[in-house]
Amino acid sequence: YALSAAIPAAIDRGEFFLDYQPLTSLRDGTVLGVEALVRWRHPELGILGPGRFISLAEETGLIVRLGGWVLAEACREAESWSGGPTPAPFVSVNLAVRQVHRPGLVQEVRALLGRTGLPPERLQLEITESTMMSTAEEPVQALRVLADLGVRIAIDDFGTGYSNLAYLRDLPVTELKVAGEFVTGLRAPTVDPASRTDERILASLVSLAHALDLTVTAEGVETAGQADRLRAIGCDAGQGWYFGRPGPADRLLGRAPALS
Ligand code: G
Ligand code: G
Ligand code: MN
Ligand code: NA
Repeated sequence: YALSAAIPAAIDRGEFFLDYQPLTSLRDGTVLGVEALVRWRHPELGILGPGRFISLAEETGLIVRLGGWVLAEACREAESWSGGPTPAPFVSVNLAVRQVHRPGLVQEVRALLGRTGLPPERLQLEITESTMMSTAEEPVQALRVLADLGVRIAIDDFGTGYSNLAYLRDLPVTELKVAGEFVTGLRAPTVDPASRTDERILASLVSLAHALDLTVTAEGVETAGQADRLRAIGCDAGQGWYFGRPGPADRLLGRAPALS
């Protein structure tokens, strides 16, 4: 909790930063989007990953403040990626349950898009299945308004959480991000039966997604073999160490850091 209580001052001191990990097309290898992953450059503890502070921030409610900073920083950085030879990737931002349930999300996002000039189509919001567990109408309404603006909505860690699929009917979802645990075991299908089951689950999720006009990104792709199997299944995009580790946007987009 001490760590959590230090978050607001750390935001003010500029100790947080974002790394980005590519979401790569399995068809042609282009970087379709990048996921923003928050890190804390802590003066005493060194660089802390989200595993060290996100759940604490969720418990204490400070995630609303931190998540607001992440959204603003992601929009600000992503706006600067346009103007290159290829279409600029969208930026995909994780939203905690509380961020989606709190009134004011729509206004916050609208204001950010206005202020930064980032086109709404270049922002993707990643929500988890647990965000949709409550029967509250407000989050659904907020996400509908955002989707109407053109913002992309992705379901993160799909297939590992709440399995009531009714929200897929009620929500304007753009993309399913399939949890890496189904990808980890993917091997040549003859090698082991568990791998065959993972592959069948993945294939079913891909056909569900495509039947609903959603795209599918598989997470946790670590090998060329896994990428090949996913392509064969019809998965649209992959994310994972095989395509690129999280890192600074400049490195990821193959650009020299801007002079400033
Ligand atoms: O970077 P790393 O692989 O350690 O990320 C671990 C998890 O932390 C990710 O799966 C993601 O869901 C979560 N995470 C990363 N950045 C953010 C963020 O800005 N907000 C929220 N709510 N979760 C994040
Ligand atoms: O939002 P989400 O929790 O899915 O964020 C992705 C998390 O998974 C990050 O913590 C990231 O560091 C981690 N990760 C990204 N690529 C890989 C990968 O290829 N393999 C494994 N094991 N973890 C990964
Ligand atoms: Mn995510
Ligand atoms: Na995920």
